Amino acid sequence: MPLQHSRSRLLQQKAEAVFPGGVNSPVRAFRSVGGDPPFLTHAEGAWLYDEDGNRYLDLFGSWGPMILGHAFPPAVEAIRDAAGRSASFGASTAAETRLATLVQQCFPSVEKLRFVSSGTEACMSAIRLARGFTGRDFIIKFEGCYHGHSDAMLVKAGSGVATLGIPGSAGVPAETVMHTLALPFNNLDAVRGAFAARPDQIACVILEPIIGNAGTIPPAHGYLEGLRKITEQHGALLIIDEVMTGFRVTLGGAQRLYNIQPDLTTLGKIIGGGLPCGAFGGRADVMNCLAPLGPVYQAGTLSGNPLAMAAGIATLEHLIANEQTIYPQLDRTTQAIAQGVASIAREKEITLTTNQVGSMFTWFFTDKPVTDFASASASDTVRFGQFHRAMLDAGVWLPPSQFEAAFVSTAHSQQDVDFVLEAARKALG
Ligand code: KE4
Repeated sequence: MPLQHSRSRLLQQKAEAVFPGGVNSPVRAFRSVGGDPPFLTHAEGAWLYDEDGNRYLDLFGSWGPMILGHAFPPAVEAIRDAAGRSASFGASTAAETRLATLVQQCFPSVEKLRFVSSGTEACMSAIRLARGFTGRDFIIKFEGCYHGHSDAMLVKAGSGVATLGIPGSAGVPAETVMHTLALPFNNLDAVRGAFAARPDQIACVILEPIIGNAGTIPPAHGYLEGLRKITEQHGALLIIDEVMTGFRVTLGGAQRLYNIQPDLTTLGKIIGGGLPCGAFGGRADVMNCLAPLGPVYQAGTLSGNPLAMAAGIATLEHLIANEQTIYPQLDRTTQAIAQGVASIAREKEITLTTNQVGSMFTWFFTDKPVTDFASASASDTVRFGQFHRAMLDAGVWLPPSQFEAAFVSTAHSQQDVDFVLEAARKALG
């Protein structure tokens, strides 16, 4: 029985009068899954509440940040306290150094870092820094990976770019992306070939170590080690984009899970506990090329914002103090959801490929392995849209795109797992 959305529909009409598509970020528009997006009033723990009084179990977690659930009390308290002392100074505070120290505790490869206000800024700045440090112009990214919406990154990107089926973006001059090489993921020969064709011209390789923006796609065995070796051989920097995987798949992200030492790391989402925050960091000799020490310019009015620092500190302190229980619990809960639904599908002779790493996962409607963007795109995305709508009507909010990852939080209980399985029994017909 479809839920009643009359107030959300009215609000959607008003929103479309002021925002393109009625949204402030394209994937929120539900274009690839259909239906009007419900407008939310509040959320608590694992549950979302909309304007029409409906509630949903949250399996997209604000696209990743809400690993401790919504309205996590220590974060709420920290934000309230910081807000009373002014929302922004545009000057240095001890809180920035405190959060940076917590980040370094989780990511030992980050010898120095700088806070920004989004993952896009983190990746854009890291690319500029890699080019400035090496004096080279070409960069390598991978099809289906999304590193935010800076011009040079909008080549065969994932997330909303893939969701909307647009090859890149209008408004990006060819000259801007002529130095961006987009290669297939999980294919080391393609990377070797690119370096052979452009010796001493490639500044860096940037990748999602576990793709989340084509749906969840883990690296093949030895792939990350291979990238590390090739980049070292050719004097290029390895940038691991952990905006999504950082503090998610382990407290130290994918680089800890796969034991890879990048030259630079980009972070976002969880680092700010749901407030606007990103960071990029790594080798001190590279980071010291940044102004005011070096010639690479990067800046931001709200970088290191006191409220974002407060929320990030509360979040990371809790994750660090409870690491030994949190991550095994997240893995167990996610496994129960991801594999539980897959087995219900099998009972109904529906084949799902389920890719899961830690508390991020994706169901693909295909009977083939999904190992790169091409195989993800070959899955039945129309069927995914039908599944998404049916799950929403059953009270489970999945990310509204096949090319996104679902996320589980510490607030998801065994009862919530049972709720998802019951919803899937209905949604899969
Ligand atoms: P933001 O600028 O959206 O904070 O971060 C960009 C970014 C960079 N790197 C990775 C691996 C990312 O996943 C993202 C942002 N992710 C998308 C969804 N997968 C954000 C959601 C949206 O665009 O509305």
